[in-house]
Amino acid sequence: MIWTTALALTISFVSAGASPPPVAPDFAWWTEARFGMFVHWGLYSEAGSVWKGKFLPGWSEWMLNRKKIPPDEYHAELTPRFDPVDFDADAWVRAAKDAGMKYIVITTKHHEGFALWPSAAGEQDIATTHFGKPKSQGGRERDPLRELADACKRHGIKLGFYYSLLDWSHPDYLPRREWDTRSIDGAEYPRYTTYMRAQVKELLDGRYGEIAVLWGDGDWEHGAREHTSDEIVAMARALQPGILVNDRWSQPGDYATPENKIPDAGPARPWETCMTLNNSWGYARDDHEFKSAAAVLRNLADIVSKGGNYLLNIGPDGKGRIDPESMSVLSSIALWMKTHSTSIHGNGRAPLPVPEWGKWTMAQSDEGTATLNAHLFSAPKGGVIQLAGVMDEPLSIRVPGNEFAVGKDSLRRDGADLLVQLNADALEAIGKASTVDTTPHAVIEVEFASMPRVLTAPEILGDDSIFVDGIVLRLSPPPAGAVIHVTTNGSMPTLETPPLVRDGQRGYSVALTRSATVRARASWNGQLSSAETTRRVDQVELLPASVCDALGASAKSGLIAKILLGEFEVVPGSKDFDAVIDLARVDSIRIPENAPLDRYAVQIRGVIETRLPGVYRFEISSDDGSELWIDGRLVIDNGGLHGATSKFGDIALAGGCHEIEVRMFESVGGEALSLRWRVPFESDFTAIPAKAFRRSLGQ
Ligand code: H79
Repeated sequence: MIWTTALALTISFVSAGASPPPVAPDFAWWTEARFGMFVHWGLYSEAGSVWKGKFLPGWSEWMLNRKKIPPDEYHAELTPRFDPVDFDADAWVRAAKDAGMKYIVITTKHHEGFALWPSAAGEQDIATTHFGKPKSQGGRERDPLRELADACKRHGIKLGFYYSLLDWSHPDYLPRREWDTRSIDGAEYPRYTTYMRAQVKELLDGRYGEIAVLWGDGDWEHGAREHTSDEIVAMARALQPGILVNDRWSQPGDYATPENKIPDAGPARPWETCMTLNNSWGYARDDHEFKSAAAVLRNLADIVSKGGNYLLNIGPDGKGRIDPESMSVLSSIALWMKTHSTSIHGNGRAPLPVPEWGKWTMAQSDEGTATLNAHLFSAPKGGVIQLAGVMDEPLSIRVPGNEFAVGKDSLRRDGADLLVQLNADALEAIGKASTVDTTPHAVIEVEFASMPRVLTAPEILGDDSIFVDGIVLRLSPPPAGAVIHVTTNGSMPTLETPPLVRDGQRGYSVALTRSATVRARASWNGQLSSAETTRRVDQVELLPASVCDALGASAKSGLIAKILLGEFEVVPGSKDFDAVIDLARVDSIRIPENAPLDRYAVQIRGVIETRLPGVYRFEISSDDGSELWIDGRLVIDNGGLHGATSKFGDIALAGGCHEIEVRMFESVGGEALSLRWRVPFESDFTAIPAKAFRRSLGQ
């Protein structure tokens, strides 16, 4: 058993080594862009959310599902009608470009299953419409993707392809909707994935030139294995070096894609919020609830201030036209962009606290100058904009669009903070913009000769929260000329707290041998930073270990897995598995081979061997919920119904053997389970070697 696995591993390494290593995802243009256009266009655009004469509010691209329309009937009705004679790729691309959007992502195939390009892989594509049919068959022989790709190239706009893994129409896609009348006999999901790979290959094989993004969607009905996600993503990277792959291919991908929401704080990894302009992605005839340009631009500033991208959607109609309401929003955005794009493109997080009046974005130029951009959604209290802890003097203050003037004489200092005082005219102009939604917000650009030194609270590095004998906490160094004040007894650091002395080897650090609450602030020129940092660290005892029997180890290697069938919404308890008599052996924490696709729970139990005493940090990833227990203690609670989610937990372990138990459950859709650890004195997480696991202690 062990040998077969080892052999299989060797073979896969060899074959993987044969192809050249993939080019790293190219984020440079994407980070600079910050703003893109999402286009939802398909058969649903022709329907416009109207079925049998009745308008259905909500997402038009979901009409087949929401109206429970049999796919054959849906296609029979809409395929003959789809003839977008007014489609003008140049007009779309110009509208995007003028609005400051640097890339376009278009739905090449949505859940309805209709391919927007002539696809040799299947039967439901543009070549079955009059618009796409070859001229020899009396059609117009037009390919929207080709026209769009050409227009994007002409205008210097990057192009990305959205592709739905979910497909309500393909005969091999499973599960079928319950109102689908076609026979299910002979339907095979693997054949659907072959179709999917063939289509993605057509999209990326170069016929449409450079494709910058592959935007998957609808991955939740199956997991990565079933979708052959690894194969698809590897193919995409091989065909389009540097392509960005989103996180909806049943795997984490290159960036996160929150939908219709802006995260409170941007995640650490690259991310992009996609959002509708009205209440539907696809064209919806009677939906006139459009966001104002001002609202869109506030969203954009918010997203950029958190280091993300904004993919704003439009839904052209069945004739290929962008409706006048969307066009008018795009033109207002374009007007604002003419004078304000410098506060968006190439911008990101600023090292300043979130202000009460709006958002800060920041950009650095190639020449090294840096600009802090105040996006003023409302008038600041007392007309004062605070640049907390900014130690350098700005070169200039500019108000693009000249809504009002702000001279250098409006600058003052308050301790470590730099203040800009706005006059009455300025406040009136800002106030007007914030109450009239038709007027986008004002921006004040504060430019510096180089990255300004900012006196923020010192950062306490690392993620330690427990230690055994002692611990050294390192702190980020203060800007040149500033000092750090640290207390370890929970009291607020002041100027009287002696400055922390830098150690040649350790840098700035505090050594602790007892539980402590560490608080840190910085000061400059006798002025304390307004912000502070706190970290609680607790001294704990090592959990004693049992002696592992080295001789008996190989005979007892592996862990014991039990599977419990049923519908779960929380992680079941240990006792729930007592009645299960079927045992499987696994050599790591993962879903056993004999698990069904959906609706089950797994328990994996055994012993884990630790070589060194000290604090172990574990990371469990699962879809859906899971728990990690060591020596009867809950180390990580990653419970609940969710997609693939990682959680961390710390525990201090003596060297030797400890009881380990992982329980997880899978409701429906994607499934995943893995466990990694970080051993004492190491800084990286690693896979737990198979030899660390035993079924039981070998006495
Ligand atoms: O293409 C857009 C959506 O159609 C697609 N992603 C974006 C970019 C998407 N499909 N599904 N979802 C997002 C999440 C599922 C939403 C649902 Fe519903 C809630 C499905 C059923 C309930 C919305 C409301 C659709 C039907 C009713």
